[in-house]
Amino acid sequence: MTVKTMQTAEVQDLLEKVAGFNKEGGNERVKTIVHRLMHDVFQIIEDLDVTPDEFWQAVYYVNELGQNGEAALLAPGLGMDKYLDIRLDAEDEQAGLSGGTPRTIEGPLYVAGAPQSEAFARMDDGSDETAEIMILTGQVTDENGQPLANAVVDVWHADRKGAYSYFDQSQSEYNLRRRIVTDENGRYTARSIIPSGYGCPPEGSTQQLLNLLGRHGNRPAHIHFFISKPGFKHLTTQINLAGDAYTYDDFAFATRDELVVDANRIEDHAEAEAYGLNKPFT
Ligand code: MBD
Ligand code: FE
Repeated sequence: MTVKTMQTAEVQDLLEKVAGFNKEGGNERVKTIVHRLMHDVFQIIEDLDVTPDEFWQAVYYVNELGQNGEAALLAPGLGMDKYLDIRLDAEDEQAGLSGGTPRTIEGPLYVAGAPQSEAFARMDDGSDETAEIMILTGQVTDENGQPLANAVVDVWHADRKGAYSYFDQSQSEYNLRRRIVTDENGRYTARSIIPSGYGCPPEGSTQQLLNLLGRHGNRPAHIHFFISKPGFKHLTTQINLAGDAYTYDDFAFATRDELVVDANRIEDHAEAEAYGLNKPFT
């Protein structure tokens, strides 16, 4: 039995008062958004016959989500981050700014202020002695393929357990987080360790909702990048290591074909040395 109340004067009047339309002051943008938001919430309750019990369950869920610090983890799980990227891609296309390495989502695990060095960085603290060594190297160019010197490549990734320093207090400060300034040829190299994919905390609020959706909370092994240089568009992206079971089944919907890369095993020690295998910590 559906009761229709949305179009009544009483509900419309309530919405206007909720959003402060009858009051001076406040912020017009916030008023507009809150009015629309509560309109749509009321409409969902009406259309789907949401019961008071269901409604209060949702309220307590949001409370716990915040207590666990997982609001910014649920957002990508619900496709919000990807959706915002789709909009940015469309904006770029309209402005004629498409091309180059595609963007993908930042995720909730960036930490600003990582150690910065020129051309090369060792990213791992050496504590995981049996991890597989990863040499990560690339070149930053402009849209015409011209190398960009002095661009900042801000890189961060998980450890072999899929955990990120800072959020995982057992890791050293800024472990697996570095800023590398490109050399005169736009190149940068890092020595690090091969990361594992991330999984949402199994007992957390995000996974709890994903379970109700019949979904997992896993991401494939990936490496995050911010690329920046004054006068150029900031790039937020990631690469995915090919061959991961979740490469095309990412709970955060961030995989893009152009960003899936093969890791090549370097058997020749001299070649590894040339990439800085035995350079000191920076
Ligand atoms: C991550 O490591 C991540 O990159 C995203 C987008 C969401 C959760 C964890
Ligand atoms: Fe990540």
